[in-house]
Amino acid sequence: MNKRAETGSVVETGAFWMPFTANRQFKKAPRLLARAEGMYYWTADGRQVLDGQAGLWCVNAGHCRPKIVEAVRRQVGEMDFAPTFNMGHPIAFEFAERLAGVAPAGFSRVFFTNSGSESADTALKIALAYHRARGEGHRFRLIGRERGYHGVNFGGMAVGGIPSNRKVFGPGVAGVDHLRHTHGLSGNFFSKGQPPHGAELADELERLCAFHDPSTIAAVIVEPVAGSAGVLVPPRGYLERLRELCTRHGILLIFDEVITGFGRLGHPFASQRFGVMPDLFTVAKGMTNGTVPMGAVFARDAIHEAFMQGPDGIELFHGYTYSGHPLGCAAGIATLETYEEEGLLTRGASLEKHFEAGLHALKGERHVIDLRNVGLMGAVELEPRPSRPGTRAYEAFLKCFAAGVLIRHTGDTLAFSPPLIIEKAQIDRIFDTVRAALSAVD
Ligand code: PXG
Repeated sequence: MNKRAETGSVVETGAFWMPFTANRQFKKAPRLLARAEGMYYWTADGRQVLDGQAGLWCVNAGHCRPKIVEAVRRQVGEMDFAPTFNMGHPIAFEFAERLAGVAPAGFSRVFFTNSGSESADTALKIALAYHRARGEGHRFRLIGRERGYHGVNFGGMAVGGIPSNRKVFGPGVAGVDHLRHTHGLSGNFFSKGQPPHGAELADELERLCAFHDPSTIAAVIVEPVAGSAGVLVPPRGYLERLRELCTRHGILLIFDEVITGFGRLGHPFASQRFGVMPDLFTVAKGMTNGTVPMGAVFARDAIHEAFMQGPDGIELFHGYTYSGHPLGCAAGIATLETYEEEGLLTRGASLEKHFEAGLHALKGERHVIDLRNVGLMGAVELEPRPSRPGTRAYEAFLKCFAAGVLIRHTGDTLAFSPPLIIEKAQIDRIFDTVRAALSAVD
């Protein structure tokens, strides 16, 4: 690293317009990460920081894993880029095949993207085009959910339900509606795993069907567990009910597994954890262990088959320059091998009770109004300060970072999703650090 970067003086120029960041605030007191290995980051000034957030919900196997690093190194020297429009390269076919091998049965088709946002928009477009291919072009509506996050592109933003992510960006996509979110039912606070109340909130879909006419609805998209909005775990029976209603009305169910995919819930995918299968699902993040940006959409075989029925020619007019990028595929294959060799796609299950106990031991600490968890995802919701929402969680985040633990904060919720290689003592350290931070925040 060069000297300017090391000292942080490079930040002062401010040329980097940072995403989802209070730029002016950040640049006054930058937090710079310079190196990573396993469960840890090192800051530019050499401090070790335990990663309680898998980077940004993506580094599921831990940082700089040798097999993944080596695979990318090898690939970049062998073939840096190759097109996938009317051309191909074996590694993209191989990665798709391997992904299909870890997906639930019946999902043997994989469309490559470069991010979770692109995956969401791709899945929505596949849903619309699928109905049209079957002569049901009248199905154009897309249903999301309040507090949902499906990235920042226009489709994902439209079906997403976090008000601040939408409000300054105009009218967006036509024909979109939203289910109510499932958070905040009084009997659900401090639930361990799936909360008991709220399955009936899925009946909202029935209401929207009655209102819009179900034959106009193409797809419903939800995160099996909402991540960005603060780890909202689906009430028992909720996803089952949503599945039932979608099937009854011929609506495609899309699961956004960008966070929940690749072992986060102690199963390879959330659909397996909850025993509810979607028609399409999206992934990104853990797909390459965060090493190279990449995403994908998995489609049920019957959906793919519907596209393969028409006249010869391009079946889906969609794709990205970097769909199936060789570096992403190399990273992804090595990632899957690492997951497999170390049992990481199911390791979360063996740590879940320890993680849950550590999290719920924060009950009764200052400011804590809710605790939620499933798999290796957890959240501590804090009482907002009157008229200054978000500031309390932000300060707790800063205190944790100063104490050498990286966590996420969203609104007044602290979120945790450590790499799946985490050890029990490191789980304890995260929650002990949070406890100390909460006692130091007013
Ligand atoms: N869907 C879901 C469910 C996500 O969580 C995206 C789509 C978009 O992915 P890309 O790769 O386009 O960013 C995401 C991303 C947070 C946080 O702090 C969450 C995400 C990204 C950045 C921050 O909660 N999720």
